[in-house]
Amino acid sequence: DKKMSLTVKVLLGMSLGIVLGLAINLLGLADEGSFIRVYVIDGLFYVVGAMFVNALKMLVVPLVFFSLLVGVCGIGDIAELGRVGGKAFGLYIMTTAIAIAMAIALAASTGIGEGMDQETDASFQAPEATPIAEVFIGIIPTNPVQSMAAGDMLPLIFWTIILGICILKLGSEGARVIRAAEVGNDVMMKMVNIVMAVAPYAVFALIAKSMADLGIELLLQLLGYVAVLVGALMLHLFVTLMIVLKVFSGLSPLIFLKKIRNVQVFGFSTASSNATIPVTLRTVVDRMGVNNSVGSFTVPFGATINMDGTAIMQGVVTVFVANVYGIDLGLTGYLTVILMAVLASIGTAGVPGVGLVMLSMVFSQVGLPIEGIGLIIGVDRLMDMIRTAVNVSGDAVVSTIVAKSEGELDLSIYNDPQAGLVST
Ligand code: DAS
Repeated sequence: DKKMSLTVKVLLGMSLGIVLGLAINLLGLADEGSFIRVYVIDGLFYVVGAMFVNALKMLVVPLVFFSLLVGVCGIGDIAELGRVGGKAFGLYIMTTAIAIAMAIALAASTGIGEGMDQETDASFQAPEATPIAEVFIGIIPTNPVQSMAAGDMLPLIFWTIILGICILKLGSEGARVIRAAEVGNDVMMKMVNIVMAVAPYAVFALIAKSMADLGIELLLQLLGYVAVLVGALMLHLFVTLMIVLKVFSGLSPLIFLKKIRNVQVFGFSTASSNATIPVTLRTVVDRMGVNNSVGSFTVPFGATINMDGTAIMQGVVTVFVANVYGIDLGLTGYLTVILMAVLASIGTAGVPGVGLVMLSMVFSQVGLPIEGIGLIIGVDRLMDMIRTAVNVSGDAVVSTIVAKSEGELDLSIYNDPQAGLVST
């Protein structure tokens, strides 16, 4: 019997969440103090959603540790490891730079924000972001256990790669450790399945709450900004990234877009690339045929340094705020924005809201008023959900391209529509 696959259930959960959440919002049933607000939105939906995001995060560190350790030992030679890393880094930076350049061009051509008066809640104080130099220094952990405890991805990836290389140098002595890592990886994949079993209901709760909380009137006020941002995100996802996939791997974009849907729904509902790592990793390995030795590195790596959607938001907001305040950034100003946005995306983890933190770095660099960010905060949760779905799609595109270029992609799996479909 063809039980409904998890993917279909999750999509159903998302659709119901959107419909119910918007209905609650439009009917004004979620007003402060109402039963629905207190017990349903901020009660049941909030608790179920937050517990699920915690469960996803609970998986990330051990899953990345074991799968990357198995991956590094599986790759075998250091040269290939260097090639995989180099290709992934290059592609991640390239796609992010293309994304923000396209976003700035699109936003500048629409002239959004011109003629808008700039009453903002100047109370917006951007939290401090990590200076770039610190980010690169921070890649080497002073205490690997502390990095694991804190869930810092880059030091965790660095440490695990070094550990894997040293295990390889043990030769036959290392075989037992590698076996243990493989068992650990299998255990973690079983744990992912358990968490995924509740996904349809949790995605429903997460999205119903986000939609019920959505400031629809604010969305309408900022329609120009939202339309250009969503347009740029969709253009990047369905055109730019698909052209990059086709050109660099020759693989079918249509098959990719069908198989990547689940990852996008998780990225959308959690607004966290990091929390989506377990889904992105399992999808590229089980459904796209990417060898775990490549995916276990490129997926967590991408969740941290690759944020095309975020860069697009930064490009659009920069143009929007510059127009609102009547500031002419000039070509050098925009080139600085592109450089800063790409650099900022390298150092920040894929968790909700980091796009705004990075934005304050970009603004201070080009002399734009930080409080201008206050103009778009009200709709940022929904924008974050959409741009995270683009971020995780970019992670999967690059993982697929790198695997294909290394001969580490099983085409029979990629071309099999049923591959990796789990029905729970
Ligand atoms: N939510 C971030 C992510 O997980 C993106 C952002 O905040 O812009 O990728």
